[in-house]
Amino acid sequence: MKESNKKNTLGRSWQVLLWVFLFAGFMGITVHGKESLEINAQMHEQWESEGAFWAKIAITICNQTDAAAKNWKIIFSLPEGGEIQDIWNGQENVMEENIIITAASYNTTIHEGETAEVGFIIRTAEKMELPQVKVTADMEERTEENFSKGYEEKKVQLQNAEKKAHSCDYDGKGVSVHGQLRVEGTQLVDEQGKPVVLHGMSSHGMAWYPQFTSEHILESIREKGANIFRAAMYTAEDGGYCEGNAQEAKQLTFDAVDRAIALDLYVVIDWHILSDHTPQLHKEEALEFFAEASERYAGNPAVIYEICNEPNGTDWGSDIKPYAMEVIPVIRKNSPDAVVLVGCNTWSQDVDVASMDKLDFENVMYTFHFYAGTHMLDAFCGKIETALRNGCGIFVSEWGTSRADGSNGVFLEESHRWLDYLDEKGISWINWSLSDKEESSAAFLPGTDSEGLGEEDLSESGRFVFDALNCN
Ligand code: DCB
Repeated sequence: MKESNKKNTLGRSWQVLLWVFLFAGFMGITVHGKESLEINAQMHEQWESEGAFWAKIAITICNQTDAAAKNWKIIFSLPEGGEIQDIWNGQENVMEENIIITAASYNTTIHEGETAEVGFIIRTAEKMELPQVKVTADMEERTEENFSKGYEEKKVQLQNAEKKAHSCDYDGKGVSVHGQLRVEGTQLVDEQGKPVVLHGMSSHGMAWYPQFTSEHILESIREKGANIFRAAMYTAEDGGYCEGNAQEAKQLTFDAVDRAIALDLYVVIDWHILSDHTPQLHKEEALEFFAEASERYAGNPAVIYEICNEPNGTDWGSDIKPYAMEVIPVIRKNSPDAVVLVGCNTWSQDVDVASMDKLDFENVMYTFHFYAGTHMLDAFCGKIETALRNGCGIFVSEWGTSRADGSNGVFLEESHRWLDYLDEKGISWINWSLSDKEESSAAFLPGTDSEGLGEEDLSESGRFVFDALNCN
């Protein structure tokens, strides 16, 4: 394609096809001159158990072209009897002897300069030969018109980032002022019965980024106006509580909770299920953990319990609700007044579904999570409204400025819309995350010194969110 041609073309689309040997690092094809679509396939782990061979694989598609890659597919075959056991950020389809991985609902398009990562676990009877992987995508070049629209969007986002969030009922005051919280109707209220809205930050995985929950960091967010902190303790990922790391994960979490309490912050203890899909999978561990946590913090008004972060691919009525009905009494036995947050299906988006079959407990709120680059307010606020109408209090215990995978973007204009909406409804929120991971949702730039934090260490997301923490 000649340069001159490219400029005059109004929206072309074409298909690309890439081949790569799995585990063979990355390769790419050139789409326009120096820019390319690259795929990187890696095997992170391989092990033998239950008489079979297992491998954890991640495939990244990195779009360095100036066209959007849509409807991407990763195609390969497995030896007889081989199957995918678990998959994230994508969906598995089996077609004869081929396995075709297509996008999850939130990453069907890989925009210019963005990446999509899909991961899965393969189980085979014999030690696996390296399969060859084929990737196809429909490339859609922006029209001149589209292109300038994209540019405008970016400009608007930056302007909004500098604009201060509007004032709301939020007062940023901590536990010593508001005391023991409870839920009245659908509203969180304080000890005096006054509506209260909490704003704050979530840790990233406690086992991975504990340094960003230091006293210094927690003090910095409080100075910015935060009155709540969330300690996210993963359960099923590497380093997770249920992955042989219970003692360390718990200790890191309790230490951070103690630091938050000492700083007069409310604090959420989050049982961060994700790749374990259903809270039923590790229910026994959860019961044990919450018995211990609620005993340790018995009667402490600062502590809020979040019993399942983001169930996905499961069911409210048959899985999540019965789990909550077992865990809540365990917490209440030690800490009868504690507010409990309950996640719902589809990464804590289906609050509408949960609200039609509510839990029969006082002081429970249902969590709604969103990522501004994936979940548009207009498309999702209906779920919140249904839940509120059905009498369920909503708590946004996690949201990000990025897409749902924690990276790409940021989407500050949509974030702004969301925060305005939550303020209007008096809904509390906690942003993901306090880390310097190389992903756009992280509040700090990679390499930030957690003890010597300065304004220059804030990422674009960090600047936007820290500004919004205090909306007076
Ligand atoms: C949630 C999870 C949270 C996850 C963020 C961003 O997942 F609660 O654990 O955090 O949202 O994706 C990410 C980190 C990454 C890390 C990854 C796995 O930012 O650094 O590598 O966890 O540990 C969501 C939320 C929404 C949706 C999907 C996911 N959604 N998800 O709507 O489809 O699949 O992780």
